[in-house]
Amino acid sequence: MSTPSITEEVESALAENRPVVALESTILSHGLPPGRNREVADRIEGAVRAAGAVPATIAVLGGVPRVGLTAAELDRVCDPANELVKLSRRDLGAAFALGRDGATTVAGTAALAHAAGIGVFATGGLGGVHRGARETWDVSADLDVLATTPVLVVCSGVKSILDIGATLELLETRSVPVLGYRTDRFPAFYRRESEFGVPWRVESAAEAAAVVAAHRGVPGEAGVLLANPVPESFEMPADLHERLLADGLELLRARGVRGKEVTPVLLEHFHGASGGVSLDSNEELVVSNAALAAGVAVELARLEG
Ligand code: PSU
Ligand code: MN
Repeated sequence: MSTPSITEEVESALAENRPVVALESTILSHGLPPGRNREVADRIEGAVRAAGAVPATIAVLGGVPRVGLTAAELDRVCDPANELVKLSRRDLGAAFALGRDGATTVAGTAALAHAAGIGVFATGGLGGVHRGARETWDVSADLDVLATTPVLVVCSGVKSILDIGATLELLETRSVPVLGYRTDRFPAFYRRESEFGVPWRVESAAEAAAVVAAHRGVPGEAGVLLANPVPESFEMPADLHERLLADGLELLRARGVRGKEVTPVLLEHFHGASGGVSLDSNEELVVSNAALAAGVAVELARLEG
């Protein structure tokens, strides 16, 4: 693989075993509207720094995998005029060879983070098994990559637009440990709880770090999922959530949306149809996940140091 180009700040933090948190770029380019995405990018990085770690936002620019972005590079990722391609792990080789600009999904980011030696990664929602997957076979590569890449992914669960039960079953099959952060329920992104439980609960960043460290000693290549519910005051009201969900599913069916377009189309629909409520939830949960990921990275560096 092309060797990732790592910023000096991230490189020296890694060399000195200081905490680093990888951040994905698809939520910026494909998950949030222009303008707002750039503000959120700064807030996420700020949350990582405030908790004592170095942020490393990951993208592919001019065909080069980049780990850690400058302000100007974040501008480039967030500007829709640049039409960044959504890059899952399978797309990386093509983007490198063809010299493209692209934003990495959870799958793409986890692969590049691991290649760069970063073990902790924060995002908003994980991709998963879509409803109707029995017919469409639409299962996010995020699950496969998490099953084969030893990184910790901190997220707020998966959207209830997905088949949450099937997603959890697949994570179990692929031996990915799922930890609830101060919760017994797997979170559903905009909502703090789904109807599904988590196999393990942790009460602190230190406990999560201890699990990650111990998991590294277990045979296999699987990562770890730490599920952190959206902050209480930014949880979407249940009735609005029900309505968005039903309309979103109908919209996909009516337009015949498929493949990598499904998630971005849904997100755009939610943001438009909720009058901004979904945006606020989305922003706050990502910031909260970034802070928690940094907390775990700090504890891991202590354990390993
Ligand atoms: N879920 C969200 N917000 C997002 C995504 C997922 O709530 O922005 C993005 C992430 O980048 C994730 C990707 O990795 O969508 C999954 O896309 P797909 O379902 O096409 O694999
Ligand atoms: Mn898909």
